[in-house]
Amino acid sequence: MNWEKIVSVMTEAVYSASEVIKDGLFRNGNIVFEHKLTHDYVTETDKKSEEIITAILKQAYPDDVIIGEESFDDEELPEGSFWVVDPLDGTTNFIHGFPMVSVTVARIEQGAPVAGCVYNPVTDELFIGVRRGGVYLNGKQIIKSNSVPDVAHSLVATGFPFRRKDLIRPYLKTFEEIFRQVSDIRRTGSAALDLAYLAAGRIDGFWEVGLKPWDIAAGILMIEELGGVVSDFWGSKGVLKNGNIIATSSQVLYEVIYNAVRSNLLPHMR
Ligand code: 2AM
Ligand code: CA
Repeated sequence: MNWEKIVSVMTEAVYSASEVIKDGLFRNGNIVFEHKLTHDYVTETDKKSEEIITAILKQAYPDDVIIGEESFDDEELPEGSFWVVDPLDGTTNFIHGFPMVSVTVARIEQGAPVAGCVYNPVTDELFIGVRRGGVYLNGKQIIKSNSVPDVAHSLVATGFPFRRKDLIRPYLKTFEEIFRQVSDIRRTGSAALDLAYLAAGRIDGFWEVGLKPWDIAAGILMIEELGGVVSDFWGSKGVLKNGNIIATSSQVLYEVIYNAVRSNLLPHMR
């Protein structure tokens, strides 16, 4: 693979798409949205952003399969190599004018991400990673710190189970068990950004139920590339498919989140 080409195409795609996101976010008008599922929304901006990204990827890689959140309607991911695109991660934030959103693109090969980027158009921060090629924030390499933060000083992020509100009680028990042991917990509303922040050392851990491959592929690549720990709720590698993710920068914090998930949430998952 020509990694330089992949990086420059992904960068062009997310930069171009982010123009429509900034237009929408700072327009100060009502954003028109539709319900995809209960509590799951899509706007014209999601669709426009996806068209822009898909056109740029298609022009550079005409034969490749591209899976965009707003156009993919299969249950199963394909085999082999393909791209995943979340044209606007944090649509609920976007609709409310809450400026915490991102655009993300990743390349998957044989079931694992090999390159990915997450762009925050509000702060103009581009996180980009390539397997065995390092992770960069606005062109500057992110170097993993050797010091492991104490669990008690760690900052953890999560997402609420908005699609599975039936899980709120076991989720809150999990939350409580983790909250008692760490410094504090954040909920930003953009999982792609949470994972990029974890790679960059801004947070130390993350967990969420039922995410989609386009939300997490780029972040997983960056975290693994920097030596972090990523698994699903069963401690195995099915996370891209099942979307139940635990990710941390250290093994000790991983154990804390994994144990809390296993004892509280797992018995209620189907
Ligand atoms: P999306 O905006 O691309 O749909 C955070 O919980 C993650 O869940 C986000 O990455 C977001 O991705 C997705 N999500 C979908 N609907 C949501 C909702 N109602 N509230 C919060 N997050 C939602
Ligand atoms: Ca989205």
